[in-house]
Amino acid sequence: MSKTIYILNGPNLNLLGTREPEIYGSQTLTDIEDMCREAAKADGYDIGFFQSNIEGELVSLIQEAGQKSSALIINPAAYTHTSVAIYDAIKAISIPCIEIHLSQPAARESFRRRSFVAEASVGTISGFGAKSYLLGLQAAIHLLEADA
Ligand code: CA2
Repeated sequence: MSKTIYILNGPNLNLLGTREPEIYGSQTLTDIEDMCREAAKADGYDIGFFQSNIEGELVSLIQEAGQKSSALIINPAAYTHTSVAIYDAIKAISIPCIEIHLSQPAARESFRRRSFVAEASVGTISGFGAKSYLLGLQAAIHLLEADA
């Protein structure tokens, strides 16, 4: 089994820590990446950490995750609520997917209540700010170790 876990981030998450800290917190995406890398390393895993504002690039990264990693953690950002392409890409890989969000979409605007990605994921972690990433990582490792 590959000891690599992919963590993918969708549109606008490159702006983290610069705007709307009341919703998304004050940590940058690089801070979150460093935190995840350190936590994964403690459990003997490597991280592939990527962000894209482009739907098709995320589809390609999901396909790559299916080839190169054992689990996928994804914060699809706004594509959560719109993207059949991302849903199809996740369904086409045979590794488990965990959906994560910084905020709690269900407590926000009604258009955020629909998640296409949830329908292709083992589970969803949302509302814990940057901690959602660490909880997602724990969930992924738990799944992989339970399977081993
Ligand atoms: O809470 C989350 O993690 C979201 O995936 C964030 C998305 C939103 O569309 C989802 O409904 C929930 C938005 C990401 C925008 O990121 C920004 C970061 C800093 C400043 C502005 C936007």
